[in-house]
Amino acid sequence: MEFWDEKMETMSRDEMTAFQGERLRETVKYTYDNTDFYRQKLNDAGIAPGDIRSLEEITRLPFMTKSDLRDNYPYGLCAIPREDVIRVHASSGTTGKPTPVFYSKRDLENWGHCMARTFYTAGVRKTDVCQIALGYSLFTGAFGHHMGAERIGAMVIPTSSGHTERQVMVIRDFKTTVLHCTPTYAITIAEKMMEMGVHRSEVSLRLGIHGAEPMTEELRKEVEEKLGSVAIRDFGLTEMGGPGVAIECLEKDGYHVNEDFYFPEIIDPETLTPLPEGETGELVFTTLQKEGVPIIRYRTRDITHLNRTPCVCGRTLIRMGEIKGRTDDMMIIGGVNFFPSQLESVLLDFEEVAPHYLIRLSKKGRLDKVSVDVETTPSYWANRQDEDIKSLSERVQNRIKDIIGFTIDIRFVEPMTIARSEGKAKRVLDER
Ligand code: DLL
Repeated sequence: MEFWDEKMETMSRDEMTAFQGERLRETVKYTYDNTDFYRQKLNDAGIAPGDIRSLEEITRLPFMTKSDLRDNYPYGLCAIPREDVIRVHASSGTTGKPTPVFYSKRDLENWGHCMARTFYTAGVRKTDVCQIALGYSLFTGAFGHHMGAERIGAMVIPTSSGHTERQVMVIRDFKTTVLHCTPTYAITIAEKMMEMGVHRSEVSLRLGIHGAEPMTEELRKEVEEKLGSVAIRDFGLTEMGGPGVAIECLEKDGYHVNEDFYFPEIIDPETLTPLPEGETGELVFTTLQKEGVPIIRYRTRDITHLNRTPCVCGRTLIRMGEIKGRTDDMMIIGGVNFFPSQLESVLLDFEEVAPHYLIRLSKKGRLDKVSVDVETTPSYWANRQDEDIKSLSERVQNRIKDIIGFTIDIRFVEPMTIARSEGKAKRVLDER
């Protein structure tokens, strides 16, 4: 067994809890002393920083949401003097202003450490050639991955995202072994390889580290088959500093959370009460070692569960389940709640279906209507008869009805007509 940071990755539960408790105490005091926002928030909640003495007492602290970040744009949550900030990243934000995160020198060191630890967990080694096909920008993805691979001592190729033909050329010519990109961009790259006549046996890819958006097991299978490599999920969010929060090991049995830096909780998103271990709810994070923008009890909107049983890989770090969706992505059709990823799982289970789909939300009278445009594989499309499409639609519709519980209109469309992703795919089009 090999670890990047054996002590922290294999610590006993009691030791970890004590460590986290200590860090939490310091974080609460630090934020109180260094930001008006937290001082006000704790004062409003009637809590003095010294009241928080152990990890369990975290539940007394108020939550934070995206709007707290937005309302304090740009510097309001920054706990260090401007001249001690050495980097800024920001989440793109679908609407309005980005939410920035400021890094001190130590924050960048810790982030690099977390990134290296996660990649090492996924099997990246010094001998690897890592191609970073994530966008180098305010987005945290590329810079985080870049630092992690570099710290391991691998060879880093910063291709950024886009220019897909060039990505393929680089993969082939530089003998890339690890591809870092979103899962949907991995599919786009794989398709481009086929189009350029580059067979997966001609490339050296052995590992893909794919995050920033969901990758269902069915999509993972597609990525692995098309690229001939093992696909590992990694997870993070700008508010915590970016990727490096959690990653799967090669067992693919949950994400190992860097819980000595990012303390996770699961709450009921309606009542906001903490849920017992194993139950599914909204993921909440508290930073335990941040200087620039420390964050207490941030509601991520991501839906998952936690598991403290040690992994067979030897790590004792708490594990997080697959992200089922986001509370803000949940759709309610005919009284049934569902997430896009549930639909993806059903669709991609059909071998005739390609991993390209677009969920459309529209209005029919006063009712919300959902339909989905789906591509079939090019070979199926080329040889299809009208009856085939009709029967395929019925089979897919029935499976969706059985598994998710509602009827949805399915429209099979010509291959290559749904926009290809170079980063986070847009899976839902709201036409209401
Ligand atoms: O996406 C950071 C990142 C970059 C993670 C590269 C991994 C790799 P944001 O743009 O702030 O940060 O988006 C964060 O993306 O709250 C989740 O909803 C979603 N997300 C990130 N990783 C995963 C994943 C980056 N592995 C938001 N599975 C999060 C599902 C993910 N969703």
